[in-house]
Amino acid sequence: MPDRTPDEVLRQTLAILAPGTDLRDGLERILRGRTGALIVLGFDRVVDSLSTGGFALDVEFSATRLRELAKMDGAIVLDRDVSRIVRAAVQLVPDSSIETSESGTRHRTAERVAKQTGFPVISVSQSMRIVAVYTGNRRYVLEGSDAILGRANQALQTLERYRARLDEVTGTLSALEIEDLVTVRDVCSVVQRIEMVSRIADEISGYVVELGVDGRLLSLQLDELVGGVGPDRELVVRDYLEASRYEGPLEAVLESLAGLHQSDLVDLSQVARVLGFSVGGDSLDSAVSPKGFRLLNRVPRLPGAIVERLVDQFGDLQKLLAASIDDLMTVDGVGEQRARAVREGLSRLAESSILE
Ligand code: 3AT
Ligand code: 3AT
Ligand code: MN
Repeated sequence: MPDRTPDEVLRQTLAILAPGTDLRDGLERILRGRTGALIVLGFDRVVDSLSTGGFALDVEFSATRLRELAKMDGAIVLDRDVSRIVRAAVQLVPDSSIETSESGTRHRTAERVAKQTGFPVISVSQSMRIVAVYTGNRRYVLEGSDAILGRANQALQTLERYRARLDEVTGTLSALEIEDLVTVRDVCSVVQRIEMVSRIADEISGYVVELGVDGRLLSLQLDELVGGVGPDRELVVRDYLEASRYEGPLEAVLESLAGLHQSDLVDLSQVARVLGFSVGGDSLDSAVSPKGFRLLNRVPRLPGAIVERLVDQFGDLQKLLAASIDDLMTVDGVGEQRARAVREGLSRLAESSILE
């Protein structure tokens, strides 16, 4: 399975196995029945070549069938989208030179088959009563929803604090932008806080995937707490990229930000460095001016294409704030009504973000 990072592969596999799915139901039945299982999630020539014995089935997948077949020795092979049971009671003979850190023939086989075929492999341990998933080089032990929810709720509390702090620094940035008093430090604080919120939100979406039907409430809470953060990340960066000495595509900056190590993210000068600002001395206190993308996006009912043209024509936020209705109407696609909307929208933003 190319083009997907190990994280993505694991996450997709956890979605297939999440509470509420037939596969999870089948695994729970196997656990309750106190038998074990070895299940390959995919069938191709490689899997075929590792299989001996057993029998071909090719029947529709169901949780009860999985549980019955697991009573026999050997492995069960499903197709990739878990819609059919392809084989049962198969003995798998993977390449024995593939490293495995497991003990026990079932778990050693699971790890090797996952590495050799690229398909996820599930082992249900009869002796330890746990379900483990092997994807590539990873082993992930499934947990009950209660345990996951406990961690998810802790993360949610952290997210709530981070979000409150983000809203604070964002409000400050808006006020400073209106007054043209922004420093590199203010920009970096917002970018830093957006990144922190995104990271914890990403962790929580992992829990949402893993929880399946048990994660519905969590998913709603998450959506509410991260609303609007995604677009802001790009808008802030675009507002200041020209002011910094960064040369290169926007995507590359966003990627470097996402790649910043946790210990560097807390350091504003590291964030400044990624954004292309010069660092050292008191450079964090140097003045910068925004293009105006972020504030224009807060003007209601203003299409993205018009925002682009406005910034293009006026050059920066201060000039936009100084523009008259007539000035604004010189922009392609801006009639009198829209010009008024922009004027009023910006004035309202200016009034509501007066510095304390
Ligand atoms: P029983 O009649 O149930 O004892 P079986 O042929 O059904 O034998 P199982 O598949 O139930 O065998 O395996 C039972 C145990 O035998 C599991 C494992 O600890 C051991 N075993 C099976 N194959 C191997 C092997 N290739 N190498 C080491 N141990 C093996
Ligand atoms: P438990 O934690 O005891 O479930 P284990 O790793 O100790 O797993 P065992 O050697 O006890 O594994 O074997 C248990 C069963 O696992 C026996 C057989 O049904 C299945 N199994 C083990 N190796 C293979 C294999 N190579 N192919 C298919 N099934 C296997
Ligand atoms: Mn055993």
